[in-house]
Amino acid sequence: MARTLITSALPYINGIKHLGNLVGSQLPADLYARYRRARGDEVLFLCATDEHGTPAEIAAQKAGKPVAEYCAEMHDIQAEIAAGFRLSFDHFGRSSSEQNKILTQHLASKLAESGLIEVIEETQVYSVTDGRFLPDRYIEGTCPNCGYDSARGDQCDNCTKQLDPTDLINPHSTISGATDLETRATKHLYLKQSNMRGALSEWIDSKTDWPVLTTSIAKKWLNDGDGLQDRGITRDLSWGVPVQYEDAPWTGMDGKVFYVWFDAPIEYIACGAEWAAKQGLDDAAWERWWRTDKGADDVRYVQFMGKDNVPFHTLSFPVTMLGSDEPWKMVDYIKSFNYLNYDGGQFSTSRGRGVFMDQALSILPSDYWRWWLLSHAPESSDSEFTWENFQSSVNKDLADVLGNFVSRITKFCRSKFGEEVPMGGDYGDQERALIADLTEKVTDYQTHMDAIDVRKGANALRAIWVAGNEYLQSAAPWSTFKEDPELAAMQVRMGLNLIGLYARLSSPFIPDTSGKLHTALALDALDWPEDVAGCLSSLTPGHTFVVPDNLFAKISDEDREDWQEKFAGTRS
Ligand code: B3M
Ligand code: ZN
Repeated sequence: MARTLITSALPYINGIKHLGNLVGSQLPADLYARYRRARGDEVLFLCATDEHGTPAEIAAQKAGKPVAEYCAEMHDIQAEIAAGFRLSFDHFGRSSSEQNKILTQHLASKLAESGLIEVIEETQVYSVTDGRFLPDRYIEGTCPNCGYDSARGDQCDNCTKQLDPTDLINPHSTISGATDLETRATKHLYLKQSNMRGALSEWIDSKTDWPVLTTSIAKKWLNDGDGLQDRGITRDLSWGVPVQYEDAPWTGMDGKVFYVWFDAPIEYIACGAEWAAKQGLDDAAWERWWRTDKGADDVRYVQFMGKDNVPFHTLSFPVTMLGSDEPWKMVDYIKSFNYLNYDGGQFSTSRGRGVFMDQALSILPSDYWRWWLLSHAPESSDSEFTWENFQSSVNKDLADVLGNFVSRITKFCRSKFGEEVPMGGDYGDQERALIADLTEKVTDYQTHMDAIDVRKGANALRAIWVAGNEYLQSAAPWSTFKEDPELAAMQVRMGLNLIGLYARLSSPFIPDTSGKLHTALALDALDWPEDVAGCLSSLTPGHTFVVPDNLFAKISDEDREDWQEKFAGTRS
């Protein structure tokens, strides 16, 4: 049995994510996990909240709660919303877990043994007005690389260059706006990434099948020279994985924690350990996914993330893995995404612009969102959410094509033959042609899903729905019934079988709808239609079903206008 390990970039803890975040990692990862499971793979699908770092501390402060309590609450909220979107994680963990602490400290020791960690005495930005050292993200200024004037101390959002706060031109504190920044002496650990250039470049060069977006970002930072600068991996914070642990190969680092981008990707692995522990399984259960010396060599590992996360997954994290000199399972394929924009601008968490995950679920069921987001995934370029486009996709693809098909055929059958598959004769030429066409279309769909071409997969699925509609349109059992009820019965039998096919094929995209169809048609299982012809004959005369409730409600112009106004930017 093929084994597929899937991770989604870890959503940061400091708030509910918007739809742009969702479509950039968690949702396509779920699509792929569901697809691989449906094809019979053994899948381990992991995600977690990314909980350390300053933004968590500041958000907790704002909420007036101790940071640990804040994170625990936000974790539960994010987990609940993820469940609302039917994200089928095998485990949704926390980077603040004990497992991650142990593994992060272990890997730091290993890196030190490999000579990849250096203790450096350095100066750091201190804000006199704020009375504290300023973490990277709380310093903004002009990017020395591209001139963007709101570059953060750790990374420029405009050109994606990883930065150090001291690189910024005209820096200021984003806490107070203060410009009275000083540099003061302190000690930090540095990861000597540059020592790993050869190994990294060999590893990246071996990934000839990666998407262009991933490879171009990886190579840009690898070859650019300073993408692989040695980087500080410790910070002056109290919330995080302590640097001064028992048997640590350094001293004098009390009060410091590891940089959030050092421990966050390690949580991918620790999350596997959390998953095993939760079920009372031993270490071997997660190690067979994560250690190539313990069975993970036949695992295919796929990561999903937004493009701004690519440098951390192609450079820094691989340095940790390769540099540890331990047999960790390395990623086989990195699927990265461009940005989703919102109605003529950007989604903005700070200005509450756009639709956030909780809000989306409060107005429409998750399948509506899943379908639109996945069928418009920002793969080859940035894409844009507009309410007009959302309305038209939902109304056309889901309501007119799929919903209407199901409703017409089941209601017609009920009125003429009752709620069971009618007898009729054998499939004729038209049905044989349909089966041949659908066999090809299903192969096409699988090809795109295998390649994780999300939009192409959605288009192929839509084409399968459309083909059924066209068949029904031209077979027109409601007309043939008058002259030849036997013929109509056979056509209806095909129609009902098409619903069974759709329930199976659509499950990765719209799992709730698939489930409803599964129940309405009383299918034995939602197994994948490896044999389309067989699947289309599997519901036989006499099999009973019930007419499902209307699957999709159309979005009215009025709703669309209300929502457009409501989400223009009000959330504080
Ligand atoms: N938490 C995403 C972000 O905040 C970040 C991903 C971590 S993946 C290990 O941009
Ligand atoms: Zn820049």
